[in-house]
Amino acid sequence: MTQQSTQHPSFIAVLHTAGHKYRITKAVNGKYFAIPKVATISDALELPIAEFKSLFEQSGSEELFGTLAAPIAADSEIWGAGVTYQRSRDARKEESDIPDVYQLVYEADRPELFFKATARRTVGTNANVGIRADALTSVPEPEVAIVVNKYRELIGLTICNDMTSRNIEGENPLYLAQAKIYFGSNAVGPMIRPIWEIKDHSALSIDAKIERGTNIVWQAETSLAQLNRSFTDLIEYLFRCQSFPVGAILSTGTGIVPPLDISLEAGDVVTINVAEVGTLVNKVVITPVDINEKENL
Ligand code: DO4
Ligand code: MG
Repeated sequence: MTQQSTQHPSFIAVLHTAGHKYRITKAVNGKYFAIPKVATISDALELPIAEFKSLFEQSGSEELFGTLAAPIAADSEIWGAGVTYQRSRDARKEESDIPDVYQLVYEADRPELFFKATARRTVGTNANVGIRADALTSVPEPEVAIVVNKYRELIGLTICNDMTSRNIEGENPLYLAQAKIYFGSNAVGPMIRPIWEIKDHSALSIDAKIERGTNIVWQAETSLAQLNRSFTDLIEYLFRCQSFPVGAILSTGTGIVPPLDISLEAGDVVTINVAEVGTLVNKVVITPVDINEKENL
């Protein structure tokens, strides 16, 4: 029997194990433990938070082994929120031929929400993200993502890299889905920090960098204090007129955007760090126009 230590932070993690592709675990100090009665993130998000927390806290006797994967289940949905920071509003206005829509949505009650990805379209940390071969400029979007159960309760925080084909969205905001959803466009992870372990999430620092070989070609930082919407407000709008029987992950938007002369290139490494939540690292590869030409990004 393996015992966990109580002084280390704990995380909700997903492992690819021999028997299960999306096995939820409790991660403590580099070890992974089964959570009683809960096999996947979707099982967890079907429970009220108090029930899940109690099972999570009972975990620690059965150690599991496998490869760390994105903290999602086969049937998870990942959504995005946009223009939720002033920096994002300003960057869109700068890059867009139609800037007014960004100003309007920044000021409106209703946030911009968009469908981003399924499990098949999501990678975890240390996996490759893609830039569209038909895009002229591409950027990472370093974002805090909230994990919400079917009862609209906030379970935890993770990190999302909402990869974006900048010039495609810039040409026409109606191209948003093509700029945001393509093979390799979404990374989430490395794990989920349970919300009950974070004393105050309102001002967590977020920093990111792009490394090209031995050079850092871009780095910036912000804080959740700059987020222009509350998590409660974003969740309330996300759940309007629709249900999420296995919960959802909602990426809350980017507060740091590279200047116009920076675009991702193949081989770049994107690192996003959120205090108390973790570090998401992804290498950039080209997503070919005919994806069948290349099986594994
Ligand atoms: O308006 C386009 C998307 C914006 C976005 O993804 C963000 O602000 O993070
Ligand atoms: Mg974004």
